[in-house]
Amino acid sequence: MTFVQSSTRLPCGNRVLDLARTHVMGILNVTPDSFSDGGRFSQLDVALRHAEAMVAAGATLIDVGGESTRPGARVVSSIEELERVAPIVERIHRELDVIISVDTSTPAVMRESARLGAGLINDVRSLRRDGALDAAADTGLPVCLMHMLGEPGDMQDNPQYQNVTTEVGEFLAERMAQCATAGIPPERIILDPGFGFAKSLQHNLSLFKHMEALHALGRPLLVGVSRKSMIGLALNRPVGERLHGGLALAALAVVKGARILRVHDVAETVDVVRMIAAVESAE
Ligand code: 8Y7
Repeated sequence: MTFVQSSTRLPCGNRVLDLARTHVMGILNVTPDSFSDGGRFSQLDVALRHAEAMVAAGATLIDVGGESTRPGARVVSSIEELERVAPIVERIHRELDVIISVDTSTPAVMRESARLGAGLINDVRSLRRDGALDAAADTGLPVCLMHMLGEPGDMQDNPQYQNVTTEVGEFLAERMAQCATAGIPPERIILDPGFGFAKSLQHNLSLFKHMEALHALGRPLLVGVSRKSMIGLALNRPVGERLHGGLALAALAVVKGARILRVHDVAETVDVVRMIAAVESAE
C-alpha cells in the first residue's frame, strides 16, 4: 500500500525536516538541576561535545533546554534562562549540522534563539505564557505544542480525566486554533501528547496505547518518554535502568506513526528506528 502525504518537508529555519521518516531528537539540558544528568552538561564546551556526540549518533534535532520542568524545580528568570541557552544555540548553529530545537516557554528566549539559529520552538506550555504566541509567530519557526495541565510544579497533584486521549486531543486542537489566530498556521505545528505531564501511570499507558487517535489532528507527532517515570513505575526501575523500557516504547511509537522521538539515548534509539525502517522497506 502507498500512503501519499500532503507535505513531508517542514522548513526549520535554514534546514528542512523530512517528515516522511522518523527522526531522533537528542536532549541537551543546560540546567544545573536536571534530574537524570545531574547538571553534568552545564558547561558550554561539555554541552557542545555532548551535542556533537548525539549528532554523530544520528540525531537530526537537538533539543536545548535551560529550564528544568521536573516537578518542584526552581523557577528560572528569563535572563538566567537566556544566559544558559543562547551561548549553546549559537555554538551548535556555528559548528554542527543539526536542527536546533529550543525547549522554552519564554518569549525572549524564543526570539533570541531564533535570531541565533534555532529551527524549532518546543514549548511544554503550548505557548500559553503571556507574549509567547506572538513571539513564536514572529520567529516564523515551527512550534511543538505539548499537552500539560497546570504548571510543572503542581501538574502531578492528582490529575483527572474522563478519557485522557480525547481530552489531550481537544486541548491540542484548541491550542492549534489559538496558534492560527496568532498567525501560526497548522503547517508549522508539531503535536505532542505530553507523556509524564499531569498524568498518572494509567493515563500515560492509555494515552500511549491510543496515540494514533491524535493523527486525526493532521499534524506530525513528537513523543518524549525517555527515562520517564512511566517506565520506572511500569517496570519498577530507577532512572538509570530505564533504557530497555524506553526502547520498547520508542519502537511502539514508531509503529504508531510518531515522527520525532525525543530521547537521551540517541545511538540506541537510532538503531530502533533504522531497524524498523529496514523491515518496512522490504518487499
Ligand atoms: C518533554 C519535553 C520534557 C516531552 C516535549 C523529561 C522539555 C522532561 N519532556 N518536550 N520536555 N515532549 N516536546 O523527562 O515529552 O525529559 S522535560
